This record gives sequence, structure tokens and C-alpha cells, in this order.
Amino acid sequence: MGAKKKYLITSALPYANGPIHLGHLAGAYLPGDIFARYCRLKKRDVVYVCGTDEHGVPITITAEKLGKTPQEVVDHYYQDIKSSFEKFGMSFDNFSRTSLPIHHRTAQEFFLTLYHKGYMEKKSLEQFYCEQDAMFLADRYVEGSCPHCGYPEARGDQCEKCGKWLEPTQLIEPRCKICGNRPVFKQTTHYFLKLSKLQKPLEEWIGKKTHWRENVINFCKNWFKEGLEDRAITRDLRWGVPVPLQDARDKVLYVWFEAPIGYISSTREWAEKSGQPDRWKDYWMDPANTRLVHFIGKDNIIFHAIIFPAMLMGHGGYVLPDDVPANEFLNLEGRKLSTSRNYAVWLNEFLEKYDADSLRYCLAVNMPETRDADFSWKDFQARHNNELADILGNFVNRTFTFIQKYYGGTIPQRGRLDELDQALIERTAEIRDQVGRFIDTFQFKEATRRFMDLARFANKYFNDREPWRTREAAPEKCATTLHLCAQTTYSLAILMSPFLPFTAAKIWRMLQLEGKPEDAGWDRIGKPALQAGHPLGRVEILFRKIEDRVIQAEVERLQKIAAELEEEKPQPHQKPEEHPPVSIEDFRKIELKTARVLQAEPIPGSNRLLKIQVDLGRETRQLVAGIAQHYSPEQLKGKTVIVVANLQPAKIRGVESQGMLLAVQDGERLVLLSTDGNVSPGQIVS
Ligand code: B3M
Ligand code: ZN
Repeated sequence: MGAKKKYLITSALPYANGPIHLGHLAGAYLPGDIFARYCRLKKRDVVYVCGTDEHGVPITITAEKLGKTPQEVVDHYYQDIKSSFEKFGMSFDNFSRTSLPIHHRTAQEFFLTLYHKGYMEKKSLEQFYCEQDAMFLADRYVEGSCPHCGYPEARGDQCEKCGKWLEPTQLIEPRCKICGNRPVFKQTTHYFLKLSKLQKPLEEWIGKKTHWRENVINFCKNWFKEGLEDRAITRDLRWGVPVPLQDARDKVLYVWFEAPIGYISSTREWAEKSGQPDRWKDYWMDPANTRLVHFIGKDNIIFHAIIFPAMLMGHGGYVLPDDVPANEFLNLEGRKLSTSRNYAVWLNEFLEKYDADSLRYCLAVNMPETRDADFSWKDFQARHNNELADILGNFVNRTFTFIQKYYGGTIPQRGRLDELDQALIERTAEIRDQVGRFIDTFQFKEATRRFMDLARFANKYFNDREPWRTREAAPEKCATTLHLCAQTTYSLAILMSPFLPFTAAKIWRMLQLEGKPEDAGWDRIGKPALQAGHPLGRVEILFRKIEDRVIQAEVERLQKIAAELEEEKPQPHQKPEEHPPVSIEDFRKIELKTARVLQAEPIPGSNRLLKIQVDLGRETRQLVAGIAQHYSPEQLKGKTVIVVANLQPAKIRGVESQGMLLAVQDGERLVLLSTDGNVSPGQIVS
């Protein structure tokens, strides 16, 4: 492993169907960037690629929702994602898009090679088809209950709750994502990737990956235990990479087949831009000398640790991933993110108010490496104020202002070193090596903590040396202290540059050094670099404290959404609890009436709730009910239902509900109570 000199680093290709949020960053982007920046500092030969994933059902569903074409959606989000990544300091060598011709060509060539090598099989099968929408319902176009965990909102490709990968036909109570109707079966043909043929070599290969994270290894082992099945890798969709065969001209490649090939296309594009179009092969096609590392979130393990390696193996000639450091999830204030409900922190908005480096630090120090982690605004504020500002910023600032004030802004001459001075120098070298080891083994959380330890140590050194005293009592000592502190700011700048690239550049500017800290090289950390007499530039504050009221507003915004999510949780129809007996009088206090549904409509932003108008005899009432997954508005219209008519009105998602529908939860199904025969609305049920 150590002998390989070339590094091919990838971060998962984000779908171009929405902006980037903190969960994305903590999962696949920040760790990849820290690693790539570190490798460059170590003078390794690195190519770090990424790009937007612009095909697949996630894109077309978003387009339908927004009333736009898929092309409009991906054009918009490609720009949006690219620019927010730049502001965040992502240092990709190339950021591509899978809608580019170079990707289509690369993916089609890849498919054809596998096809000619006998890894593809054409099979005919029955798939879900929606008669209303006149289309096959691939992947996420079908929703229903998960056959493994029962989660009622599982998607046709995967259950978000238990993480299992699904076939749409496995869903219980399937429904069309577009119209809510139950789909029918219809005959079609698809190409299948013969994964079963590759299971043995894959298993042997992964068996040797003893350095992989446990979560990834276990995940793969479970898959092997269940046995790899051949997978359909074509789809009856119009948006995507066309299948390059005459008999499948109206089909496209499955997005998860072509998206990982996007890493190759992005490298090809990079090579073309550099004027050496074949240079991508130096990395992808030189397995003996290249380490391929995929940074991803845990929901993508299967594709990066099994499917894509299988494809690369089947194709032949390619490097296989050396490691797939998959991160767990990032929660927000102790609760799962929900992008559809806006329970998320969006990078663009974040960077309008706060610094990228503060976020990088906070995410790195809490990185969800071995278990889910949490982002909280209070923690962000504390990390920023107490660590970045009070330790790191303070040390750099007091060093530079002291030199400005008492040494005319030039680095003072160093005198003889005592034990404490030596300790600072030794500590710097020690921490450099520790941080390097942690980054090399993808332990970014530990690495970040160690780097801050050096700032902490240096800040304490400044205190213990009391230069404000020695300045007159022992001028040589004072000069030595400030000389060493200045050297330490130089070391810190390089050491921090993978984590805090913007701050490192600021220190570099204040030190009036040539080039960038990135160019200096990791080995310069701990080595003397500044001559006595070297002039400093203008001193600027690195981190300004963030005030409580600013953070309070952020917390409140999320709390409001969290409260709405709470209200929406299904409660009324579920618990089959035993209750003590009630008197008939008590029972009569509850006014049950028949009602006729006049109208129903979805509540925007919720896929569970419907707003329903009912005729209650002498009046019309509005109800809010969590039944959207079980009844479409059309199905409800005209139905006679039973309503609790004297329930206190309540607001659900800001919409008033003046009563409650009665329903039975039967396993996965929710069935409304009605009457046996025609009854006029407003009649008492007793
Ligand atoms: N776009 C899924 C995701 O964003 C997918 C990753 C592709 S990596 C080849 O989670
Ligand atoms: Zn439909």
C-alpha cells in the first residue's frame, strides 16, 4: 500500500436536484478535501475529482415537482453546487457533470465492453407500469411500505429507514409517485449485470481489505451472505445515457450504473483540459501504482464497495478502490435532517453569515466517522468562540501584535533555548506526525483535535513565558519567545491548511510569505522558516466572536420546523392500548357524526397530510388528516366518513383542523370508517 505513489481521490457525485447542506459536507466532501489537500502537501501525485450526478429519477421527479425540464433543473443546480463548493474551499482538480458528452461516451463504452465480455444478459420481466401516467415506474417512481421494516414511505430503490436496497416490486401496497394510483404489471426487457458471476472474485478481493472501516466490511459481508443477484442496469426512461444497442434504443442506463463511471469521465475531462487527453489512464489504468479512494456517505456503500468494483473487475485493466471510507450520518440538533421539510442547514445560506473555515472546523471535529454525529448551533458557536477565536486566533493575534508593537513589526532574533522552548519545537514535530497518521487512516476527527492541541500548547506557551514581563526584565528571553511563536504560526498555517485553508492563507499573508501554505509542503512543519528581521504584514483578526442572539435565531428556526414535524407524526390511530372502562355518559360526551367528503387536497410540503372539506349536515368543516399515503384526494371525494365532531380545533402545519376522521390501522394499511349503506351527512353515530 505504502509503495503506491499516485492518488486518485473521489467524493460522491451529488445529485443536481437540490442545494448542498451540512449533511452532505460531513459525509463525502469535507473528508475528501482534507485528504486531498494533505496528500498534495505530502507532495504526492494527486487527482481529486467530482461532479454533479444529473440523471436518474431523483432529477426527473424534482423537475416534475418544479414544473421545469430536467435540463433546466440540472443546469441550475450544477452552477449552484459548484459555486457553493468553491466558497466552502473544496479543492477538486475537476468538477464535471454526467450530462456532458464525454460522460455519455465513457459510460456507453464501458457498457459495451461489459456486454462483449459476457457480463450483460438481456431478460424480459414484468415491471410496474402506471396506466394513468402511461409510463413504467422505475425506482423512485414507486413508493410503498418496506417489506423488511414496514416503513410506509419506502422508495422503489431503497428504504431510507432500514437502508435495504429494494426492487420496486417488493414494496407492499405500491403506489405511483406521480398520481398515487396502484400500478399494474407490464412486460418489458432489460439488460442485467451478471453480478453473480463476479461474487467470488469480489469476495476474495474484499477479504484482503483488512484496513477498511468496520461498517463497510460488515455491510459487504451481509450482501455476500445473501448472495449477489444479477441487477437490471437499464431503465424505461427518457432522461439519461441512452443504451448503445439497437434493440434498446428507447432505454437508458440505470443512473447507478453510469454515475460511478462519472469519476472516470471527470478524470478524462481533467486530462483533456490539461492538454494531455490520455493522462487519465496514468491513474485509472495503472493499478500497481495508484491508490483509488472513494469518499461517500453510508447510504452509498453498496455501489462503491461492491457494484462499481464489480464493473471495474469485469471490464478489466482498471484500478480497484483501495479504500472506501464511508461516513455515517450527521443529525441536526439531535434530529434527522429532512430536506423536503427544510429541516436542514443549507451551505449557501450558511456562508452568507459565517466563515467556511468555522464550519469546516466544526464539522471535522465532530465528523460522523464511526457513528452518527450531531450538528448543533450551540456547539458551532462554542467551537468558533472558544477554540477558533480564543485559542487559535488569540495565539496568532497576540504574537503578531506583540511583534508589531515592540519589535517594529519584524521577527526578533532568537537567543538560547531552554527546556520549555525545546518542548514547543518538539511538540510541533510530534503533532505534525500524529495529524499525518490520523489523516492517512481517515481519522479526521482525531486529526482535527490534534491540530488544535498544537494551537492550545502554543497559546499556553505564550502565557507561561509572560513576554509582557520579560520584555524589560529579560529581553533576550522575550525575543526568543516571540521568535518561536512566529515560527509556530508558520507551522500552524501549513498544519491547518487541509482543515482551514482560508485561515492558513490569511496567516501566510500576515507573514508576508511567497506563494501559498499549500505549496510549502508538510515536511516544513516544525522547521525554522522565518529569518530574524523578516517583516510582518498588516495584522488582521482571524475569528470574530459569534453572539448569542445570532445563534438563538438559528436554533429557533429549526425548533419551529421540528415542532411541525412532531405534530405530523401519526398518533391517533395507532396504539392498541387497553383502557379502563368508561361510563356510557362519558362515551356520549364524544360526538360522532357522519360526514360526506366534498373536497380534499394535499398540504404543500407534506406527503402525509390532506386538507379535507366535509359536509356535516348543517355546516361544512375543514379537517386535516394524515392519510395521504393511503387515500388520494380523488378516492376520498364523495365518501361517507365518521368524524369526531366536538374535538377541540387544532392547527396542524399551520392549517386548522376542526375534527377528526376515524380510521383503523390494520398492519400497513389505514382504512377509513364508513357506513354500511347510504346515510345522509350530519347524522349522530351512537
Ligand atoms: N448521486 C447519490 C447521492 O447523492 C448519488 C451518488 C453518486 S456517486 C457515484 O447520495
Ligand atoms: Zn401514476
